[in-house]
Amino acid sequence: MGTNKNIVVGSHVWVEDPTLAWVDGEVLDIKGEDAEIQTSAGKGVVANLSKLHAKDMDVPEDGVDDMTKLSYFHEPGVLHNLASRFALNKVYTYTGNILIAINPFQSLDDLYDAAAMEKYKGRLLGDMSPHVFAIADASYRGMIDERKNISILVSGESGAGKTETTKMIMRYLAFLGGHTFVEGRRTVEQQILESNPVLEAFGNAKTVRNNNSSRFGKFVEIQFDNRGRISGAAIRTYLLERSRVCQISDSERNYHSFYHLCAAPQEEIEKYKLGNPESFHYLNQSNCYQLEGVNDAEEYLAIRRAMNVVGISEDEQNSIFRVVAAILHLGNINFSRGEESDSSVVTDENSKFHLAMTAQLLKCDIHVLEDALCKRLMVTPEEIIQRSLDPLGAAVSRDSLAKTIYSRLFDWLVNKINVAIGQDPDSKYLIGVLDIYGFESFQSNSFEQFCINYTNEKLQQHFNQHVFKMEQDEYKKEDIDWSYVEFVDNQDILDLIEKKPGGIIALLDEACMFPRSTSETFTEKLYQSYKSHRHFIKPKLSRADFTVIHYAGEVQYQSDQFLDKNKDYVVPEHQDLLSTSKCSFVASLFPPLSEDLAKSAKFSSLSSRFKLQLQQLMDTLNSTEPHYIRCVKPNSKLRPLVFENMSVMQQLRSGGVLEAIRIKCAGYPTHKTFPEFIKRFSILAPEVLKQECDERDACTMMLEKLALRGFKIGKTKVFLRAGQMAELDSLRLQELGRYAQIIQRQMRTHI
Ligand code: AOV
Ligand code: MG
Repeated sequence: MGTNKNIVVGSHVWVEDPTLAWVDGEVLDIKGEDAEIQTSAGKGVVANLSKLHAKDMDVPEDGVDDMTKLSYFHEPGVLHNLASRFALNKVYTYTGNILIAINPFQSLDDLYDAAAMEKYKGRLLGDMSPHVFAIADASYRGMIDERKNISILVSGESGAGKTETTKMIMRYLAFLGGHTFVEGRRTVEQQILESNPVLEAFGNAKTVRNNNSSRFGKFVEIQFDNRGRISGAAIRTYLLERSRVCQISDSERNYHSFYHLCAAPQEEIEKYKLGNPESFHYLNQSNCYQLEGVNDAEEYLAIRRAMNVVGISEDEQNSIFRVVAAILHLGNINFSRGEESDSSVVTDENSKFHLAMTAQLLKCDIHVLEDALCKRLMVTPEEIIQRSLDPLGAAVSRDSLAKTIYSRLFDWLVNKINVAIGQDPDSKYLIGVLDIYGFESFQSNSFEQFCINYTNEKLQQHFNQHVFKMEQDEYKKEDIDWSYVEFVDNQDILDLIEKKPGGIIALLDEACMFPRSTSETFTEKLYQSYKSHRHFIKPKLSRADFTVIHYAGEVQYQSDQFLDKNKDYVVPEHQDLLSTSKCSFVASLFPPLSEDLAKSAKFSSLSSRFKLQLQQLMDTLNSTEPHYIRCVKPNSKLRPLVFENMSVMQQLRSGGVLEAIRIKCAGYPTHKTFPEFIKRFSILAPEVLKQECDERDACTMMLEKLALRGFKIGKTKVFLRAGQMAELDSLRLQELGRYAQIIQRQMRTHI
């Protein structure tokens, strides 16, 4: 963005700061390459000229509602604009047609009520203050007027407000495309809206980052009929976090559904022999049981009501909660060492009780259940041998059974909701809303983070291409040449991950098929294959880690569970146990495998399936016109009105907002309409104003006089290269300084 040569004594600048990211100040002196700056907080700082950015002094106190209105399109300018707006509870800001939404962490009066929806209805995008309703409205109008499919992509880190934003979009679309309410009949849009609490109960949990964190990705396709009424929907979900069912860390919770059920009416508690959540191993690994502001007993009833609306029958609901209860009992079965070496048995009374309860709730034979947990059949060419698992192996077997049942239950719910809402075969248009996990980089990163970050690379590529195209469209509209504007995208990283053969996923699948592979042999293979790859690093001190340099930053992955987690494999003993359950609901979760399938199902790769799902999602997105919403989490304390610069900066980076800026900067980042340009810079060429010419010619003459190069004059706007705006401003500043001196001198002579 090269603004260095435009900085002079007296310039207002942004200078980097280790805690606040950027602080503003004024240049007092320049010595060689160094500038001496007095910050607005009164501190003296010396910084290299190349590290400074010019500060636009024309930005109003409360910021601008669209970043493209900023004269300087750089990091500190963008950050400062967001911070000033946030301080005034203006949580929405556009960057062109990308909406940046900062989580207010408080309910803002009137922002989302019926009157607000009414206000945004049918208005043009820039007419009203930025809002998620404006994006939803523009999407709906775009669909109706231009007969196009639309997608709205909501992204951001955990707790940034994606799910809330998605629900607001769905509510607004239901408002625009809803039906007249008829007593006693549920409408499609009600079913769509009520699917949210149901999926959240089973797929959301408290994490350290968000009390209601979605542990799955979701794409909701809302279908419309010819008259613009909602006529159907399809919900697709991605990668539910399975490990949470049996393993939680302190201060987090398991899925909400477990706690809701433990707070169910007494009758049900007795029927399922439940008790305090503290008494269940799957819940008591953490000390957190209750959520502030959430009453699990009320939630339980609310979820059942929502299930009614969605179309899940009373019987089905009972079966669902019976299975949830069974998982809790299953988790309380402990194993002791049996008489034979390395075998295990259920001996203590407590475990026996829970074993009996599990069998009773799943309606399966208690002995078959015990065997399925403690033993494995080994098939050799000669014979079938029964092998015992040691207590540790049996506990692993128990947990894997719990995870399998819960994830099948979740898939069943999604499927049921889809069937109940129904798809409209005649629908011509749709609006898809994507609520998907943002980029993750933790202390320890495993297979889940790998898949999540892979998703984000995919979406980032889509985003870059879109931003680039939007820029080009603007240039085309203004009839200017853009042929030499290029940008580098992240195809390299995507190849590293998904290329076939040779990508990380392909190598992982290969490793999973080799019985003797370990995480070390897998990573060794990675090291060999990507020795000189630009986006791959072998960490110095580890033999089982690998680092990928993602577009949003480096992430070091611990590979130790990659092989296990990639195998989507149901133990045949578990499969047999449940597919023969006397409960038709449970049996339906485990349809019998055909002979062929049973053989080939030995190994099914989760990452490859995910890759395919992702490709299908991208195909859908590519056939739609995208609208982007970038959610930002202002602070990690989840508190209102606190704005942490560093973390916001990092999110703008990983959310691609800065990337969009980079793409813009590769072309002509500054677009000024002719009148705007003349108003600001006529001081540099006052003689031009005296001539009889149109605004376009006036701008051309001014720019030529100032000897700028590479700029373009469009039909209504001046397009400047990066840095040129700052160059002009510094000339303007000098000119204003000269004027001030002249005036001072004149005043002195008058006195
Ligand atoms: P997420 O979907 O982005 O995280 P949520 O949408 O669940 O984040 O938002 C987290 C919390 O922030 C919500 O439970 C609300 O308390 C609050 N919040 C979000 N948006 C708003 C808003 N517009 N107004 C008021 N409060 C809001 V995750 O699912 O964890 O990635 O996996
Ligand atoms: Mg969410």
